[in-house]
Amino acid sequence: MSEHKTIDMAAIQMLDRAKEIGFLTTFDRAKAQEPRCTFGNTGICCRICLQGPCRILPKKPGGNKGICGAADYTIVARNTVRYIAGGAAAHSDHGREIAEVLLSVAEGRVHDYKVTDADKLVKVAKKIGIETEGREVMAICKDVATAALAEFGRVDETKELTWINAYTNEERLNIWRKTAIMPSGINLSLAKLLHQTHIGVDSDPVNIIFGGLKAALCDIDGQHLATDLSDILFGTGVPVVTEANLGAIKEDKVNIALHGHNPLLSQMVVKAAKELQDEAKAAGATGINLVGICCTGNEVLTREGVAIATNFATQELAIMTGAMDAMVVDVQCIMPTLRSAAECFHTKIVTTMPIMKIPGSYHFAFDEHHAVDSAKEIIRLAIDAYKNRDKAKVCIPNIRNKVVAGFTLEAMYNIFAKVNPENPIRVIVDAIEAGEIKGVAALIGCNNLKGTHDHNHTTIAKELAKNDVLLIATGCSAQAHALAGMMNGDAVKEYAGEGLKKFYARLNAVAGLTEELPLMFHMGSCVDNSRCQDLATALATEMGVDYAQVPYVVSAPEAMSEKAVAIGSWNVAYGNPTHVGVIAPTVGSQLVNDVVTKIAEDVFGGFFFWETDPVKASERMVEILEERNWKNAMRKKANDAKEAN
Ligand code: NFS
Ligand code: SF4
Repeated sequence: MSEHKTIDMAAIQMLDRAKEIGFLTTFDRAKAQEPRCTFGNTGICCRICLQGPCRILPKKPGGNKGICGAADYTIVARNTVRYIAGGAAAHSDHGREIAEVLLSVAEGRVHDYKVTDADKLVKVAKKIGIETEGREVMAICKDVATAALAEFGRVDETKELTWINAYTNEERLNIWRKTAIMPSGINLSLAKLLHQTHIGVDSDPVNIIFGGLKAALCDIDGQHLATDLSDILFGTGVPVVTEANLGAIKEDKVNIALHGHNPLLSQMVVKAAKELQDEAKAAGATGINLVGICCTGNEVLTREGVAIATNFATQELAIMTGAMDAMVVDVQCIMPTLRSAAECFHTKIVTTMPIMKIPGSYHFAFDEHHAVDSAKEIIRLAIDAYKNRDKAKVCIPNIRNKVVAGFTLEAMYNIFAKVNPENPIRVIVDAIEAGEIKGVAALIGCNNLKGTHDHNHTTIAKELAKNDVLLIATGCSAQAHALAGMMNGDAVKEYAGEGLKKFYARLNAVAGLTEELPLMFHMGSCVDNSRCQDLATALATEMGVDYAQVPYVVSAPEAMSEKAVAIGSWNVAYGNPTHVGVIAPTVGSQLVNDVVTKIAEDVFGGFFFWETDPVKASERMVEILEERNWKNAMRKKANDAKEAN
């Protein structure tokens, strides 16, 4: 066992390298934070006003409340929902930026972007109730973009968010209406939540949590429209074959990493890279090589087949190879230390969004009118940097694994349609009803160095696959599996149980792909968790059951970001059992912890559970799936008996 807290062999090599050159990585910084403060760790530290920080000190007279009188449950609930607000703001703002560009396209104000997938445009338009018959593409496009932008500023509380209203089954919407968590406008709900959690406003933990769930529904709304509009602009992904891990960085090429979340500029870099290959050659390289990190990586992987370099926790290590010429970052999950890592080498760090700068790096502010020009400038900067690359410092781990990815829901349906052309989703339902697979698990979320990098992700995937659970994945979790060589057909042979193998064999026989299907369907970035939920919705509809009865579970084995908290929360509101592989900072209040892990199930059918041991977590998920299947079978029996009478 290595001294380093990662299971990734390439990362281990690069951590040794970092040590040699004296660069302290996030792994060192995580160690430096130990031991953690128990107050913060359990959520009972409040810093909401300037009298704080207040900590809950139950044994001290007067210490069992904050100075203002806030009890542990109020403090824990407020802290939790403020995470959700941060996450929902990030996801929805990402969606809003895409919507702004789509509107510019519709109005003919930009030339670098266009409608790439007109079928998806029409599909989305129909779904959200926009007239499409006999209309020009650009007229439909304008209405869709306008509808998306209207999600943000709506203040009429008698109206509902368009996207979740359109993509969610009616009974579920009714549960949300009854519990008063159905949002009208994204900005309104997020502002309201910050208001609600200001000092001296809401002290009722349940009311605070419901406010949080409303914000979480804004998160899925923003994600869904981000996914839809990105597909319209850049195309809906189809299966691609590529590779993952640091070995995807090429010694003889100009290497550029695309890192962050928003595909607006990175898509243009992909486009410009194709045009500037000759300039790279003139500089002595054999061409330009793009690699992805985090969700921007997932976006360009899904649509363009760009290789994955690494995921969140190991982003600094891509620079340690000494062969990274530029790293282009947009927003979210970008470590500020990338700049100091780059200083050890010739690497240029390029920031691209007005709200995300790193002192000392290059800034090319994204501008939809000159996106391709900026992308070209960035690539030229990388080519220049390449000329200064110190060959003696290059050390690329020789590790790269085959990846089969690009499974948008549309791509999955195309494959299922080869088995059942009339009703593709039936393919999964039949396999569940036949007992061939136990259900579906969505493996999602980040890395969290409270544990060992990628250990929980990969262990849970193996355990669930062994138990015949069909896997879908997004975000850094999907990347963990790809880095570990589990996102290909060989992994099915190695890890899948007999039932899952049979299911795959049937699909492989007809799929008509050049490669066998992988152990998990990579559905995209974290905003593409909307695709996962669409799959769950389709399953509920096809099985004729409520969401809370579908054999579907969600796991964020190494959750870290505020966005992950928001995603987990809307999953619970949808009725999905949601595993989190770190202990959540709700445990400081028994009451709040019980609400999110137990009472939530009574109200929504979904609930959270915390389990840091990946084997135990998997066992629990399998049990949940089996229980849901058993109940469905019993219900069916009872119904059949009733009909026979
Ligand atoms: Ni999701 Fe994707 Fe990764 Fe976590 Fe960050 S990149 S948006 S937040 S760390 S999975
Ligand atoms: Fe302390 Fe109350 Fe201020 Fe929080 S809001 S820091 S509990 S006084």
